Parts: sequence; C-alpha cells; structure tokens
Amino acid sequence: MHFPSARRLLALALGSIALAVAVGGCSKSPDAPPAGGAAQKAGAVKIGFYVKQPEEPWFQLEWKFADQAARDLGFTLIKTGGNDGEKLLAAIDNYAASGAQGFIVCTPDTRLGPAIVAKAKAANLKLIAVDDQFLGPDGQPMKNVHYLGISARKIGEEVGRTLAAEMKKRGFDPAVTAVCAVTYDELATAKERTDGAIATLTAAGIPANRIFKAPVRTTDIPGALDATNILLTQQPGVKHWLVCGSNDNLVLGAVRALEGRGFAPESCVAVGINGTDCIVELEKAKPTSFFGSMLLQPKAHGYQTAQMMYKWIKDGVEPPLDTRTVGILITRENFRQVLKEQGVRE
Ligand code: FCA
Repeated sequence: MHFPSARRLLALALGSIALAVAVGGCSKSPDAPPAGGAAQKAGAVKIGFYVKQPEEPWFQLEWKFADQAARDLGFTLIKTGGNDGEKLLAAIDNYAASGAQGFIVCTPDTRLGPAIVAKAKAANLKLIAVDDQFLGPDGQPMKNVHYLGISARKIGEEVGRTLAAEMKKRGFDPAVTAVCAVTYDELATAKERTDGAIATLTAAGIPANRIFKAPVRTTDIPGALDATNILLTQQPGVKHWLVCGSNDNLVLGAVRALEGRGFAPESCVAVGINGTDCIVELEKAKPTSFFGSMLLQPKAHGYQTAQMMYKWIKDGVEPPLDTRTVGILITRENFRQVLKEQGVRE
C-alpha cells in the first residue's frame, strides 16, 4: 500500500475534483449522448465496482457476486482495481464518462474519502463504500457515506477466543507461549480486528508482555512474512506462537515465517479472517499451523452492495448508511461444508 504525503494527497484530491467537474459537466448535459455511444440503451443502469487488491481471492469473490447481481437484475458492471489512489480517481472519471450512475468502492487509502465523495458528487454518481470505511479530514469515519463492512471488533474477539481455547486444549506452557499479532493499524477495520483478538487473549490470562505486534509495511503474504521474521528474531525463547492478523494473507505470511524457522505445525496456532484466501491452505493434505479462519460474507459484500446500488439508481431506494456483516469460524473439519452452506463454493 502506498503512503502519499499529505501534500501529495491534497494535490491529488484537488486535481481530481477539477477533472470530475469537467467530466460530470459533460455527462449531465441533456443534448450530448452519453459516452458509451449507441450501444448504450436509454435508462440502462451501469455500476462501477472498484477494489484495492484485485489479486486477493476475497475481492475476486466480491466481484463474482456483483457479476451475479448484474446478471440477475440486468445491469452493466464495470470492474476496476489497483492498490493506488490515482488509479481509483481515474476510474471514477471513467465510470462517469461511460455513463454509469453509481459505484461501489473498497478504496486503497481511506484518507482519500473526501476526494472520492467530492468527485462522485461532481459527476452525479451515487457512492457506496465497501469493506474499508472512508476517513474525514479529522481522521474520523465519514458516517454520512453509505457503507457496508464487517463487525471487525467482534470478529477479532472470536479469533482471540479460538486461539485461547486451542492453547488450553494443547496444554501449551504459558511461560514459553506468546501472541504474534500481524497488524496494519493504518486501516481502522484492520486495527479493530487485531485489537479485538488481543483484548480476548488478554482477558483469557495472557500477560501484556507476552503479546507482540508484527506491523506490516505491505498488506500481503510477503509483507507479513517479513514483519513476522523480525519478531521471531527478537523473541528466540518462544516455543508456541498464537497468531492473529487482520486477514488471511497476513496470517498466512506469519505461518510461512514460522515454518521457515522450523516450528512444528502443531506447536503453533494461527487463525485468519476472510476465510476465502486460505482455502488452498486448509485443503493441504498435511495440516499446517493455520488452524482456521473467520469466514466473512463475500456474497453480502458483492451481491448485496450491487443490489443496493441498483435499487438506489433505479427506484430511488436509498440503502442504510451503515450495514455490518458477521463471520463464522471455519477449520479443517468443517470448511467444505460451511463454504457450501454460505454459497462461497458450489
Ligand atoms: C479489508 C481487507 C480485506 C477484507 C475486507 C473485508 O478490505 O483488506 O482482506 O478482509 O476488509
């Protein structure tokens, strides 16, 4: 993930607003045919769907379910992705130019919230934020922007409970057991998840000085592998690690780091979040330290957001401002069944 300086962010935002005014101005003109040309039917609904990390199975599933909504309801979906604020701002121009009436977005940087809102308004595009809630100039969540996300704290707490229960079940000696929380505190939903896990592990009796954070620089498996390796070097005495993180990939990176250091799979317990990016891991013939994951609801995040947007555009039905989804624990024992029940897998 990129961290543009405050000045660069401002320049980006101002530039994009000017552009949006120009583009919005054109597409609103009653005389000009909408860009997209003759192929576009009058009144046809077009919806953009931007995701920050299109390589993550989580986001691929969101798109897959949004595509399903497009087929069921009969609208055109324009999918764009990339972990780059400039790419997102350009995509919004493109949605407007193609005659879309709204878009759903998981932004690469939540601090771009005010710029995204300004651009959407100028181009007369309806807007729903998914997964990552926008932050206002005061650093607080923009509660006036429609949002669908997870109950991050509660889901994190469930991760913590699962880790504490496994520690007990396996009889780990508390003197040589510690927590590795792979964190990305720059993103509110990510921080709430690991804070929740840490809070329940603390309540379960793990002392604060046995809880370590491994902050990532990039939110992917290599980023988590690097962050965890630093921690493992600093704490050579730990025999059993309880691993939590803000999503599957960060926890998988930690599991790979533990393997690299020779930890036996059963000597550590790792629990992810998403449940969509760890299926290959759970399918491995030999168990790894990756015990399970909190499966989220990609269908709600993809299909439901697209449906909300469609109804808003077509029938003027405004979606609720804040919708939160829950998670279910999947493990090697139940994942096939639960993924099926939840419609994630056939
Ligand atoms: C964030 C994470 C994703 C997913 C989503 C619900 O955007 O980066 O992996 O957990 O929230």
